Amino acid sequence: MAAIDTIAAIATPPGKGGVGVIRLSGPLAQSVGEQISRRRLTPRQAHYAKFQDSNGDVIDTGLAIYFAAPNSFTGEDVLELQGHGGPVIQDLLLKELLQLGARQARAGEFSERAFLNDKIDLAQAEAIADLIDSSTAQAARGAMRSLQGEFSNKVHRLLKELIHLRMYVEAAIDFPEEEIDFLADEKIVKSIENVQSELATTIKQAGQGAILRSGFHLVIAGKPNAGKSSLLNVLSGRESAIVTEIPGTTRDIVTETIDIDGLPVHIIDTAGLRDTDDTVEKIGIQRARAAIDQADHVLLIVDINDTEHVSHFEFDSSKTTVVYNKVDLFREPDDAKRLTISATLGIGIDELKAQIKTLAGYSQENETVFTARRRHVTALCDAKDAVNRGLMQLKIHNAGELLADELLQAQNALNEITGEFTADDLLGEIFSGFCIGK
Ligand SMILES: Nc1nc2c(ncn2[C@@H]2O[C@H](COP(=O)(O)OP(=O)(O)O)[C@@H](O)[C@H]2O)c(=O)[nH]1
Ligand SMILES: [Mg+2]
Repeated sequence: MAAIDTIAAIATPPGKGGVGVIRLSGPLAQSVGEQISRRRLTPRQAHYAKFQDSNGDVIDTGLAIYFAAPNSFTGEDVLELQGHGGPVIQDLLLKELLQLGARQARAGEFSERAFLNDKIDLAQAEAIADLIDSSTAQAARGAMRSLQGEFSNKVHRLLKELIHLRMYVEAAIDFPEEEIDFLADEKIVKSIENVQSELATTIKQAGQGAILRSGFHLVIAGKPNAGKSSLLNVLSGRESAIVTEIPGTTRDIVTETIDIDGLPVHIIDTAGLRDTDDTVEKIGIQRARAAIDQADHVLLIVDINDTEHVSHFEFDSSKTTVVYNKVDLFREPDDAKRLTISATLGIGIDELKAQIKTLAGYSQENETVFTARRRHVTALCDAKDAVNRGLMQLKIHNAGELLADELLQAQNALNEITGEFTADDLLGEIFSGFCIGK
């Protein structure tokens, strides 16, 4: 095994600030800290020090704090130097640390070490990045919940149930003389169904968490002059896109991110869809179609006074909501149950926002929301598929081996979330959980 080296990096963002923090992790942390501050460092105590180079010239003054392994963020010896927050002074200090034997840390390397040292699991490490990146207060709270293990605990609970199930099935396979009829064993079917429903719930929650993390991508599409840009402007509360009565004004994609009760929504205004010979407008329409394809959802804006529809453009109805605009100019009684707004007068905008939350599957009331990532949702779905297949194997073939195999697949999928490698810890589970002499 390669010896662990000592890594160092500026931990505060580049630029000027009252304080700038340099973090260092690895076996040299204490000695580097004591050399640079020319004093002994007691763990977990703030020491005021003059940070000096090898000539004794003072680079900066500030606080040195040393954390002895394993009681630190990374689980290694860690040093934090809190000096003044200026890019030049922090660079000088970092250079000195590198002189003393540390090496520049790679992106995410502190969190990686925390993961490798079992301080946090993979989902929690990801939550740190998500917390820092969060664009709404709700997203930050969700990331914090994930960091504190709310999501990981759910996955661990599922893993435990899967392992338990597998242990039971495998033990039965290993003792064929007992001739277990798997299907007749209702306990197995019940447990599988339990896992299925828990997986379904977790997939839903993680899906919400993924939207909370990355935001809901909402495209505004429709014919020219329907009022798409006006809608973007009224939703974002500023004049982001040019609005004119001239059809074909919008050509480039204009994006604004808004916060609907904590849900980050990326609103994407597009060029009006129509046949055109204008080269620039054509490109705009191509971009609009690409945006429509990639969208989580599309608001198809229709002028309520314009009965002619956008016929030659196909919309995926499962992710399209029709919104009727310019209701202020509509003079007929409107019996149809439809979403009507006036982008210029602001009529129906609150209802539309509520609708957007529903479309995103977002509910504020759900205080248990934690952030998750697409890969987590995919892994959970893989696990669910495997469990479903396992149950089919059981029901059709009464096949214990095939069931055990699918359960292992499900377990592997979940392990991808937490980043655990469970080579054959299953054996240990079997022995400790089962009385083998029985
Ligand atoms: N009366 C009325 N006019 C609107 C409404 N929404 C947009 N308009 C007008 O319709 C024209 C086209 O609007 P615009 O937002 O540029 O449409 P886009 O081409 O779909 O982006 C402009 O003159 C707007 O002022 C509305 O709700 N009511
Ligand atoms: Mg426009």
